[in-house]
Amino acid sequence: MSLIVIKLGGSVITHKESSTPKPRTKIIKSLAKEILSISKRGYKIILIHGGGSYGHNLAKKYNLIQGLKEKKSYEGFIKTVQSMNKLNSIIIDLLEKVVLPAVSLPPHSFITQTNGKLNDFDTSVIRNILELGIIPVLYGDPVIDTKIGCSILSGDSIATYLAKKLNAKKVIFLTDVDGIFDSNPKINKNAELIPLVNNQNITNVLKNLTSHNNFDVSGEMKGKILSIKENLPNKNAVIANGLKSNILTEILTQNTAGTKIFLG
Ligand code: IP8
Repeated sequence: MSLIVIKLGGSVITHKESSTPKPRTKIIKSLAKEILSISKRGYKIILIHGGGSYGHNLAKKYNLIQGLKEKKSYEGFIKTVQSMNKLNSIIIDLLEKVVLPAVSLPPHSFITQTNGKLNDFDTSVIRNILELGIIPVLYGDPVIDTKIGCSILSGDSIATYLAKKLNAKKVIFLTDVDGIFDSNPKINKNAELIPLVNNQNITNVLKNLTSHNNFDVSGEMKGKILSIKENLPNKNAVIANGLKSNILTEILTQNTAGTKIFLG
């Protein structure tokens, strides 16, 4: 059975730019229904979600990108872990409402990094859960870092790592824009969508990508592409707009939405 890894971006499932944590409940509900319908088509699914306004503001406030540098950082680590737990509970509850069997696997409890880089981790529990027909749900989280105490593990890194290790058929990143553009679509209304990123245009695409906002500590689009480049040669990845209805079905049936990334 084909495995699909889906990353729900923080900008899709929360109001990312809100100064206080705020979920997009309606969107999460409709994505839960869509995930149910694609799982009924016979796909196995791993679900990963980002931090949005539950993760990035706190991680930034406590400068967690620099690790456990001072006493306050410990408080920041714990507060961010708790906040991400809350967002994850909201998502698991809404999946349960549409009767999708899903279990949460909090990354801080079993994944570590070294200097902000993901260490290999045991995926046997994830495989077992998939075999039972249950969806494992992971998320971007502050995790123990063997060099700097703690660091932010992005959901993007988990997605590409698991897609590689478990040989996923496709990796789908849902964001709040239609895909990768030649300039920032939130500023430039003439920005054009790039339908395909491949070995020929990747250098140019990366050059044009600037940071879209101040809230994200994990590198946004550039981080996604670099993570795909590192982990997923010869794999199909798509970046598309999770705020559009039926987007997952469109990606899996017509393959026309968003930006496809294929780096051979
Ligand atoms: O939103 C980061 O995960 P991402 C999570 O997937 C935190 O980059 C805690 C900032």
